[in-house]
This record gives sequence, C-alpha cells and structure tokens, in this order.
Amino acid sequence: MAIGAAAALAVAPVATARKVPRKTVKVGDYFLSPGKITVKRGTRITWKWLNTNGDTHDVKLKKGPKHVKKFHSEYASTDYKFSKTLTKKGKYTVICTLHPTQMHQVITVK
Ligand SMILES: [Cu+2]
Repeated sequence: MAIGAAAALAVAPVATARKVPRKTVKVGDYFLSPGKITVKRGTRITWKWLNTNGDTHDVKLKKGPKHVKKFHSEYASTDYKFSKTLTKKGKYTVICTLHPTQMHQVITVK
C-alpha cells in the first residue's frame, strides 16, 4: 500500500505534488532565531521551543499586514510548538510578550 502510494506520487505532475513551504524558527532563552527572515506567501512557520530553556516564552503577532488576524501562542518553557501559515504578503512583527525587547522577529512574506 505504502509502496503503491509512493509510486503514484512519483508519476504525478509536479504542480499537484507541490508541498506547502515550511520554515522552523527557534524559541530560546531570550531570542527568536533567525531574527529576520523572508519567506514565500503561504509558508507555514513553526516556532519550536528549545528543550534547554529555563524561562517561559510566548509568541505573539504584534503587527502584521492589514486584515491579518493577530495570533498568540501559549506560554511555554520547553517542548512546545506553535504554527501559523502566513498567507498575506507584507511584514510581520512577532514578539515574546514577556521579553519584547530581546525577543522580536521580523518576517517578510513575499
Ligand atoms: Cu520570552
């Protein structure tokens, strides 16, 4: 079954086999890394909390393109992930609300 499915995928036209672009961002003690990124429209961003963190962090959309709904993760220290697909072009400023001066990030969606 799995082999058959793989074979079917292999012969499918490239256009239908296109995957959602993904990007992983690290959430560490007092940093979001990378701090500045540019991605394609429709990219699914996953913020991944490092397992070495001692402090609690969150991820919040502070400012985004017009009509983009603000998002806010849970508060977590380790072992947590939060994902969002960015479908509108523009600039997204993301912060940790507990450490906004150290932990901020600008994502440009093209
Ligand atoms: Cu923080």
